[in-house]
Amino acid sequence: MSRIFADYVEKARHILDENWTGSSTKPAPSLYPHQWNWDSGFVAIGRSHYDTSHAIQEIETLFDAQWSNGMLPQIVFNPEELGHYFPEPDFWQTDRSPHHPSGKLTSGITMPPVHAIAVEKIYQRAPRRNRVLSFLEKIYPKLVALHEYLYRDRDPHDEGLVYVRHPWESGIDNSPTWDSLLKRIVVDKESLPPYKRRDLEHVSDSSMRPSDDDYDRYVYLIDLFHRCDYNEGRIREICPFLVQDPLFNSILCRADESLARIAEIIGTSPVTARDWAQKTSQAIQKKLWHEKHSMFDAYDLVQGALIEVDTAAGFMPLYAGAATPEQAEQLYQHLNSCSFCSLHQGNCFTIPNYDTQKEGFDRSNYWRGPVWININWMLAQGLRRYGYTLKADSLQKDLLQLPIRFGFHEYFDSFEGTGYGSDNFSWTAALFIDLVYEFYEGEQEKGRMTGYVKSLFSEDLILNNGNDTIGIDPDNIAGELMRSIRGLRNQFYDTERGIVDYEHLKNSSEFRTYRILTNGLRKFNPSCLTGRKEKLAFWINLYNSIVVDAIVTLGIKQSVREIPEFFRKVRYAIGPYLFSADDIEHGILRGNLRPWFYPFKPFGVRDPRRDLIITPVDPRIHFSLVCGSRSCAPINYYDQASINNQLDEASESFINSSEVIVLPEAEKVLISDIFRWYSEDFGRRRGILDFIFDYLSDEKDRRFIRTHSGTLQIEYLQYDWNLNR
Ligand code: 2M8
Repeated sequence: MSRIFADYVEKARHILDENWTGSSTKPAPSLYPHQWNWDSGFVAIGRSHYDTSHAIQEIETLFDAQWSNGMLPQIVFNPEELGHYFPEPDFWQTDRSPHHPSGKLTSGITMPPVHAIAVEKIYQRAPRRNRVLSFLEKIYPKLVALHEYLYRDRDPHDEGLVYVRHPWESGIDNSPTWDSLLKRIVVDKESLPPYKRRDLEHVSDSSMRPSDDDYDRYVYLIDLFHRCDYNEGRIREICPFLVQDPLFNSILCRADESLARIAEIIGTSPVTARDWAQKTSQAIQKKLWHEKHSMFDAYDLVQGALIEVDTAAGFMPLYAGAATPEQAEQLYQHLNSCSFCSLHQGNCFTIPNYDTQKEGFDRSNYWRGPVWININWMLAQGLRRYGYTLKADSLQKDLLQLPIRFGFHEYFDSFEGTGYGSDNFSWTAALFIDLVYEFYEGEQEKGRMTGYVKSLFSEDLILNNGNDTIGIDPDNIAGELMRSIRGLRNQFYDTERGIVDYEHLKNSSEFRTYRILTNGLRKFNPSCLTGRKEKLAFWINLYNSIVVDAIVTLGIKQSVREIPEFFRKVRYAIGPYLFSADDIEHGILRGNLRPWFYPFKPFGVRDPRRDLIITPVDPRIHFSLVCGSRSCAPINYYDQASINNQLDEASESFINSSEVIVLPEAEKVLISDIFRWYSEDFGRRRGILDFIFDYLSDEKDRRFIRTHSGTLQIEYLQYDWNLNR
């Protein structure tokens, strides 16, 4: 793990420890002094990586305050901390409900149900899973009761969509989505119960919090719940705020999936949870999709209409897998528009909570524009789920950068990154930990190989030794092969997302043709390639396709690391010689330079393949060679006529992805291991920094590199060998 990440994980853990009350974690040291519902879920996810027992206790403490009807309260009050927050138990008067838990002080509303997701993660990451089984068995019925409550009490028309009845239930309190609904509520100040806001005592700037008008309406709704004695049927009849929100329902749907898997682990039936997930997913897809906006919107049950306000909540169906591929593509386009920061838009840190082009957008006001870590954390997973790997990567890069550069704040300025709200905010710390651990632990896991695969690969594997050469024109093998590779690219490579559809490629006629053509390589004389551009294009394309060919032929599931010495052992016979992927890369394309992991040059002094090497080395090749992994460049087909521009594009895309993180405050740049391995090709430190400077699009970052090139520290990011599937 890079030192800087290790240091910040340490800081994040310290924040969680400081916010620990003895039985749970408060969201922030003073602004939120009690236990919050979804905050605890996120905290447990962070802790699950290194402290199973506290993660379990976090969830258990919360569920100890579950209502008898299954509702999990938004706040569980700490009796020792009363007097610093509004509204507290005296204001909620939850004892009016027969369902309130005796001996516990809680609010009378709920929040997005992330808990089954957290519980599943606790189990998955526990060092001794069997020890966590009894927790799973104990918590499972409580999770079921929560989901049952939501589907029973909050989904009156049995649609698969549940409603929230207070902006605080959504978690995105003063989101612009609620404006029109709250405006409908005419507040008579005289009849409103008197109250005093406490939140403003803890923040430096009240314009970064909800307005007083908002608070009047929050209080109006609580008063309405009192009048109904928290009876859901009665509330539903008169409540002016009943909304089916895409964020809440997507989290529920994603949590249903976890619940089903937990059921399987403890040996009970997953069917109900699966049915819930399917029903909610379908309902989100159909009812909450706004065709004209190409976005998911909340549905106002009182007016019977979609609320035409696009916020980050509208992307959350990606997290639940509830969007169709077509909807996902439209969401992706929307994410990459200036409304929500285009892919490499300078100075924009991940997704702001509201469309930056809309009048009410406010970069520093709470849920009206700033960047929130939890929302982006879910979004990154959603994007990955649909294969938008590059976008997910760049989002995660920003998520890692924000706390390192600006502190573990509650929310962040969408353009400058400045931290706002409370510092030492628990879910920012917890989800930062999750991001770092997910990446590095996943890495270790994938590095392990099974004995079966090891034995499979004790010998070299020549991929093109088939007999079928029917229809091959021996004089034009290179041309035909390149055409075939271009066909594979058009059909199965997603150059935008940087992924390969291995499943469909495998059984396609195009791939069969490609493999037959590779048999023809045995009769091909590579010395007949003329000109640097033709050679570069041929060998880059061949390298990329031998890797794809090997992944498919060997049935690699997770990572090329399943096969020891993959790049040295997979080979094509070309003319009288054998070429491994390494021979092509280090021998030919790098001008016979020693690979970083090996003591010798690929071609010895008398090796005739030396005649084929291409010099001088163009370092841009490193962003065109696809090694079948997530950290390498997105796959493409290289055309000799435009190879120069293509190599520039590949370099630009890589330099502006999550593989290069500039941290001016820490006087550091974190860069891909590729630069360490091939430092020589770039011209060592000076050359690397010049190269990055040339392709970086963020002006501030460029300026920093220019002015600090002599002093800044370079750290290397560990390579992600997960398959670019
Ligand atoms: C914020 O909400 C509370 C009310 O629940 C508040 O403003 O007092 C929101 O950001 C919410 O999502 C979060 O759970 C809570 C505690 O962090 O603070």
